[in-house]
Amino acid sequence: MSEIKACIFDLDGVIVDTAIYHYKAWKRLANELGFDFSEEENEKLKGVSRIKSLELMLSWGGVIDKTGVEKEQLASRKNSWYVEMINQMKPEEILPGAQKFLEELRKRDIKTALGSASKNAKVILEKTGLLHLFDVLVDGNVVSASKPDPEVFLKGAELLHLKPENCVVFEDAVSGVEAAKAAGMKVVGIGSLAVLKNANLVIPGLHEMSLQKLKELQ
Ligand code: B16
Ligand code: MG
Repeated sequence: MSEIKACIFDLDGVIVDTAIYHYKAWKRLANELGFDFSEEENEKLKGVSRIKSLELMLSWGGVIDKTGVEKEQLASRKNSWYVEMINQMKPEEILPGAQKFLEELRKRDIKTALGSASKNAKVILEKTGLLHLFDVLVDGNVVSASKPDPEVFLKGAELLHLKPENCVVFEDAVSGVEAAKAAGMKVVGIGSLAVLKNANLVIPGLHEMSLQKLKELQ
């Protein structure tokens, strides 16, 4: 039994849902390149880094002739449209229960960290008014390996000066659940049990989370 001293949260799909903005920006890029991009395809990009997402999107569109430099340009074009949209985000877009649970943790002196693949994580937390509720931010700017590599969560524990076994991860993506397990942490899956079956506990959203449930994970 290890005492839980910190919670590490994935951002997209756990705290906020920016999938619609990613979808609009990727679709605009795909359309410019002459093909379409579906919501089903967008689903497959959840938790996937920006450049890897671009490569997948190009392969689905049958575009195979882009150089590394061109790919960087395309990814940054998509990102500029995405950033325009997330700059308009408001606190109303915080997913149900997320803010309340973060506040409860801090009242109990349980540390909080963000563990996200996004390079835009800080802007999103600023615009939604949540930045002050995180002790540590680990995002796409500071990690190089994508989930299911455990780097993002191990870095979070390291910055909090805690051991992995004292941390619980909240994740909505299968690759994120695998990353947390590989880090030696407990993991709460956000979504459906059928998909996130390797998590220690699965809930539909943070509105179903409580300090009691957290304690039961110890
Ligand atoms: P950016 P998460 C992920 O966030 C998103 O789910 C994924 O769709 C996106 O491609 C990735 O961040 C990179 O985002 O382009 O903003 O750097 O779920 O890891 O919080
Ligand atoms: Mg996610």
